[in-house]
Amino acid sequence: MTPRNCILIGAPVDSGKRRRGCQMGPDAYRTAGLSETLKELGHNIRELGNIQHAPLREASCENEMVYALSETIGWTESLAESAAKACGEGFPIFLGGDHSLSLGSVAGAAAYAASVDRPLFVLWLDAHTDYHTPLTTGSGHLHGTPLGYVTGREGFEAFPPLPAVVPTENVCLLGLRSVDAAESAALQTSEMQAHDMRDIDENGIARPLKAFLDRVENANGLLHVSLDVDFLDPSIAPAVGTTVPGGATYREAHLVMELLHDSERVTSLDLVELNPFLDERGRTANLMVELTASLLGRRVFDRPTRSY
Ligand code: 4U7
Ligand code: MN
Ligand code: MN
Ligand code: MN
Repeated sequence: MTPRNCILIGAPVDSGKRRRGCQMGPDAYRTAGLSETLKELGHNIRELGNIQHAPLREASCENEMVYALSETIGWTESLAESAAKACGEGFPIFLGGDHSLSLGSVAGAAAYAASVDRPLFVLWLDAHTDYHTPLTTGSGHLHGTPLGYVTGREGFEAFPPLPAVVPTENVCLLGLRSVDAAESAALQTSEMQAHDMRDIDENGIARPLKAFLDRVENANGLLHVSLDVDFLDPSIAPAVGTTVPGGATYREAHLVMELLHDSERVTSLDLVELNPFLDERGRTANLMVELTASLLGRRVFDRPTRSY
């Protein structure tokens, strides 16, 4: 296995929704041994500690429901900068933090991809589509908007201008099971490949993922993976504010990570929405670390020598 230069970036973003707790996420991943686990696999690890949001500016939005706009803009600025830099130096892993951190991490990854003249693809592992804009969100929670921002939807005028737009045909979503009417309508008119749990139940999770990975390969693309804890079934991952029943199983989730590893295409990763305040004895944090290990080459057994 080729060792990767992993860059761990703590991003205690908690402004994307009203319920607090994701700010403790980076420390929960450290406590669960993320760095040690990746070292044991033979990777090089650089720890950047926790980053901060950029200085806050006054910002406003027509939709008065929108929560913590200035803070989320500040995070978007600092994360986009960190992501673009880290993508040039190694394999950034963003330890969230709620999903609004991806407004910045994906924008930065897209900027880097444009600078090396390669297309960026995005795999969104989530119960939700996160395709709202500040104008369409009903909850006002900006953790439901990162895909809207990075694909260049209207309504993000208060945010930093996007350095490079991610074309919707480069986005694949897996695990959907909570999509509101406005998002569903917007999704239909986009080119995003959206696979809901019904689709996964019928066809398996490997088939749509392999088809997507083939496209990334053929385009010589970079691939950003955004893993929302609520992609997983709440019975195995209770530590998230937005639990939805019927999520990915333990093996489905590991299989996704194993296929991603084998593709050798993943160039940046978000671990988002972990709320350690809601966890049970660290089991969700531990599972997220295990999944990251699978993505970085840990195998169920040593294939060539062991037999059962
Ligand atoms: B997450 C929601 F209405 N769509 O906009 C909203 F269902 O990052 C949920 O995927 C957003 O957890 C969930 O508030 C954002 C809601
Ligand atoms: Mn979600
Ligand atoms: Mn999400
Ligand atoms: Mn959530």
